[in-house]
Amino acid sequence: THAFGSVAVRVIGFRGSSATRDEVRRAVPRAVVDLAGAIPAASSTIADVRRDGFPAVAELAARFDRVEQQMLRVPAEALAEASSALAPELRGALEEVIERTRRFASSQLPAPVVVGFEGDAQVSLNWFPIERAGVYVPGGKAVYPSSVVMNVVPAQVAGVRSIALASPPQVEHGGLPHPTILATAAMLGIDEVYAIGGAQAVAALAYGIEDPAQERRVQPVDLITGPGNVYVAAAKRLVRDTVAVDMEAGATEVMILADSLADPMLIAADMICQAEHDEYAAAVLVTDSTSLALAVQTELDRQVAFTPHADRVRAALTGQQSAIVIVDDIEHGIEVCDAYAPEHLEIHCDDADGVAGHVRNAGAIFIGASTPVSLGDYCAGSNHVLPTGGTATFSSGLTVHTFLRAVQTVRYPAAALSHVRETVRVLSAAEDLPAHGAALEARFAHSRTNIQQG
Ligand code: HSO
Ligand code: ZN
Repeated sequence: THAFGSVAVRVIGFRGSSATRDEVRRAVPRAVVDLAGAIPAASSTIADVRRDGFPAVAELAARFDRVEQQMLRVPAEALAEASSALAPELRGALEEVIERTRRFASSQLPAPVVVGFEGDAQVSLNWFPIERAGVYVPGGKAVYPSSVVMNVVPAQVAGVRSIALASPPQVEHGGLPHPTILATAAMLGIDEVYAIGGAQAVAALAYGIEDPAQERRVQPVDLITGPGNVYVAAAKRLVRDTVAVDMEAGATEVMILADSLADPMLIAADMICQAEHDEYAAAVLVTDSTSLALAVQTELDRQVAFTPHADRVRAALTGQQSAIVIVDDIEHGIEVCDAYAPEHLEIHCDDADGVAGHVRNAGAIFIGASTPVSLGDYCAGSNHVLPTGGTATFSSGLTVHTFLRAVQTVRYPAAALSHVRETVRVLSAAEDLPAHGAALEARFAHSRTNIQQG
């Protein structure tokens, strides 16, 4: 491992061998988040909220957010006010984001499945939306209205009837969540918004809050989505006994697979774009060209000098989680990408479409130099909530499916039963569950069942 240039991105030679998942993930390790360390605090917060309800939430808001809370639910007037105060330019941009995200989401609704078996038996799969979803929106320095859209739109398209949003109360906004978040919620038709942050928000959404006052009450939800800090992530892990939660969002990542013809200026811009999120963000270039690697390094030095968030960009790019990986050829590079399983993969190769067709493990794939991740962050139509930390090998980004359940329905008329009578008998004997076999046999023995007519 060595580096060139002043923004010293690590350079790793990954030549000759085929890259196993373990080797790649050891060579380019993700930034470590101490989720386990946050479990005790999250756990006691959850216990407090479950035991005391509103007073526990208010106490935490006073301690962590310096807010004296009288209510949890954001009044309708505050939502309307935030909405009308939204800059027209931002409103227009958000409308575009909502429209494109909704259009792609609408195409994801799965069709029911019906399969027939002998004797007019029928087995089907029907999709139902979960009844109620809770979306967590972080407060803090980063205010991401785009993330409100990305979480809410697929839920709405899935047909979720009840959606609650929770976001931390902010002292500079009179104890309400950030006005841009409120305005975006209002644009999406969400009127149930709570000024609750952190692990206490997860607890409130998971278990509900009972209170004599309407505006201090929260009804429990069936699924919680949305990113958050380490306490939110820890809390989400702790409430899985009662609710479903979306993926655990780790630091954001981009991997860029590029050949010698790629444009170093664009690659550096996209690495900086990702690094802009925070100092734990990962930007990894995988290339078979040492001259491209050098040119990207030169571009990083040049561009980081005038990027507005240079401090955290530099920290992210020079952290152990970012690297330039030199491979033998693009095939070898595809292996490295699949092994790493990035949240975002950009392909800057001569035959970008062909190369993309061979990649399996990535949250989202961005094909060609004119398709940057920042497009996907905002308005490509795709969702920007994607699996991080290598979890793309077993999980997916947010889609309409996240908010659906599949219910299997089985109908075997009496005539269809005789086709499987023997199979059930054999299996129930083999598993020493004779009552299972007997239950089926009873259908043949009992005259009232009227086997003949079905
Ligand atoms: N790149 C982030 C999403 C985001 N970017 C929101 C800008 N705003 C994680 O995919
Ligand atoms: Zn981004």
